[in-house]
Amino acid sequence: MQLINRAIICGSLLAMLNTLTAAGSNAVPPPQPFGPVPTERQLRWHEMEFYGFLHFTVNTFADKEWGYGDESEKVFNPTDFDAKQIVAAAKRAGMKGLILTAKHHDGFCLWPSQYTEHSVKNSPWKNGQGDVVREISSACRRQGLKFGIYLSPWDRNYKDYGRPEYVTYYRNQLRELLTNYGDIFTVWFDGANGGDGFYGGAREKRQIDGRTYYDWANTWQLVRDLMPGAVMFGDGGPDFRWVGNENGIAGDPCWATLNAEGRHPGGSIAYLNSGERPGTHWLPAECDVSIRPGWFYHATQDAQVKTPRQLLDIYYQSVGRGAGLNLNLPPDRRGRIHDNDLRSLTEFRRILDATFADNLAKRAKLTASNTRGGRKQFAPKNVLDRSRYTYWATDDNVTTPELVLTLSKPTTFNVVSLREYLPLGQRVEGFALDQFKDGHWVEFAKGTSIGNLRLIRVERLTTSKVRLRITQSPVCPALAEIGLYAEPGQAQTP
Ligand code: FUL
Repeated sequence: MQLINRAIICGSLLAMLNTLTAAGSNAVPPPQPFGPVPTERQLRWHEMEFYGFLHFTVNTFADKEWGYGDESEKVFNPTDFDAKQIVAAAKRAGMKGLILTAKHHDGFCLWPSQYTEHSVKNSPWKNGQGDVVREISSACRRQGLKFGIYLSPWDRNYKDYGRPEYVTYYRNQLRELLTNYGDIFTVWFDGANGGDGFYGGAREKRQIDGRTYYDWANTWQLVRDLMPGAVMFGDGGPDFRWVGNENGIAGDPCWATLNAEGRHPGGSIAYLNSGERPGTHWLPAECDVSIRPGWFYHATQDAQVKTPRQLLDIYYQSVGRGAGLNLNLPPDRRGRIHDNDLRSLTEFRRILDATFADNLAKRAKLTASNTRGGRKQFAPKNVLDRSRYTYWATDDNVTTPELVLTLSKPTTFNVVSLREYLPLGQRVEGFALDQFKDGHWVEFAKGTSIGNLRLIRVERLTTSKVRLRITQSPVCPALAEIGLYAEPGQAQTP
């Protein structure tokens, strides 16, 4: 009897021990996601951060921004088209991809579409044998950039625009582009819609209902079927949203989430700049802006190329607020990127590289007020390993923790970078940064949204200790990166 009892007791002790050990190894699950979270394809897009537009068509030769649709195919005749030069310019600027206006509002197609005569096949360029989409997409692939397309829904050339037949035409063209040119990382659906145009000679005004006319749900499905990895741009999604202006400036805050119900390309711009919290969908913002005043090349704007400093300000207010930056480079009448644009891009890149080459905090000692379950997997050192997919997290009930970075020597910097671990959603709603000065902590910056990236640019300061305080968060934070940087000309040690 005793033996049996002992066996039973031993057995249950063992079971208890087993449960404890099992609980031990699994005791600390990762935090639960908060709110909407990004899809895989959105995560790939977030990783890009900076890419470009190429606006190029008959407008380049007719000196227009919006062609009416009656421009002769004969005007499209670049004298020295060089896809390699164009893509190399983007690559040197640090862009990860290029989006080409395969068709702008004027309806002229940069590829020999079988559904229209209004294309490169009737232009003198390469005796009608040319294909700009082919050349740019191949050059992108060769130089390691992703390739995307802009196919304007509004078409001022096509006779049936405004009728159901046009939607079939539009989808046929989309199908051509998505099946003949290799991998496409994005399809960019702009919101300009309806109005007057050539329309096959009718020369009239045609109004459409932007909500219903294009039957967006089925057009988006076509893209999903043919190119499942592609992200789609539209004013309100479906994968990333317009930031609500064409100056390249995201809001502060700029949440990656939005209430997406009832939105469509060309619809309301309410909250596109700031996003909505917590929002029904993960719909991060893209800042689109041209390096020149116009989207297309005009010789009269050669002296109005944005300066490296202007481009940097845009970068900090777009990428640095968690958005994507889509910077337009308009090829000129030769079919190349103009020297003035190249010069500005080169200097812009030089400054960015010099700034971000070295994380001055990389050898800092990190002390967190809390680490989730005391586990290595969630340890503060994850914020310095240069991976956006490892993170520091706290216990569920610790939503306003602190992290102190003790530097090995007094360090001078003027930029702080923060990044959240996006697969768990956008969590932090408020943070503050302190420097250790004259024996106590002094706040030098504070903010709200972090998301994919937050670059805080301040007056340069020198300190040997920095403290990050999460001041507001509905759940425990999950922070993937922190960095301290000095823009060139700013010494790293006093
Ligand atoms: C807008 C267009 O009307 C402009 O011409 C330009 O293409 C811009 C990027 O999108 O909707």
